[in-house]
Amino acid sequence: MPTAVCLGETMAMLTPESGVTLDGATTLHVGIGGAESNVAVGFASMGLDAHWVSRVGRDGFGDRILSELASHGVGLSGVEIDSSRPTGLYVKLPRTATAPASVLYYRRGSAASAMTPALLDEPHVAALLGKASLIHVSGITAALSEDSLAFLEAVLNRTRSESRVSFDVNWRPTLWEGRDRSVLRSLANRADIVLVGKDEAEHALGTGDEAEIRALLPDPETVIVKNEATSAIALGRNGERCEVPSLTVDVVEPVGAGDAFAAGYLSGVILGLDQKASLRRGHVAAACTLVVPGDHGPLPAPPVLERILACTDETWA
Ligand code: KDG
Repeated sequence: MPTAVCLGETMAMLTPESGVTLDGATTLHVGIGGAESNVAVGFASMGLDAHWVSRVGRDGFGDRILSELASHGVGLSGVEIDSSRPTGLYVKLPRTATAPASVLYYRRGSAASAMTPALLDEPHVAALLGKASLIHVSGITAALSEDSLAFLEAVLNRTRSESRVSFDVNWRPTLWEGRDRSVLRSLANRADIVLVGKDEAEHALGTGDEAEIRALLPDPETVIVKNEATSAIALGRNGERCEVPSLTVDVVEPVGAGDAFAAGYLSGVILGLDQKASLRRGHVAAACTLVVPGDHGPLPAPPVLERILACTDETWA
């Protein structure tokens, strides 16, 4: 079973009741949220040996994150527990009649923002990275702190020749206010596989045009450009292009769908599938998450999944 290791911050997620603003809320639902651990959960659900490497505080929120990820079958031997810094928090504010959905972060100085390159030398982490077929990181880590940027650079530098590295740009506008976003382009160019939404690329790279994106990212073996509701396109280094339409579903909540897509697509790549089959897996995983309120939607049973993936181009989407 191939090993996949995802590195990045996961926070406790607090959400008021639907339609209630924070000032009027009397109860908050507690969950967890983290792009890279979402991908790890997706990998585990697809039968891979999935691990998450990070840091959490020695507090109830950190415990909650660990127990929830463990319940999804994600390996946690590479997680450090910090007694002096808290687990990061984020508040997910649902759309109301007068305001769009938004998030508030309480993650400055969090345990995960203190990830440094030294974490990669911890024996459990080094062992995981040493056996990984795929190492997955995202642009969120670059914006957390100078330490975590150095950590991300160290991941991208050390692993290039040893395992495939995937980098999801994961543009988070709030995190980049007052920061130099051009670092995202140089980080992405050090990965083997880059995933980016057209809308994210406009902010992070200055263009949403697929040819221009590929020209700005010449080094990765594959760049996946996601055109949210319509399709995903795999652009190879030598001009190869494969576009697969998205599945049409009634969206309940979009959060986590990008991570589910990444898990589906990347699991296909690790298993040696071609671009079309891998993109289809990404779309199925994303669709399963779009139709549920949380960050993870259960995949169809394996025989059903196989039948969906085996559709002809005419019957797909
Ligand atoms: O992709 C889902 C994530 O956005 C969410 O779980 C929180 O990782 C998160 C972030 O930093 O925004």
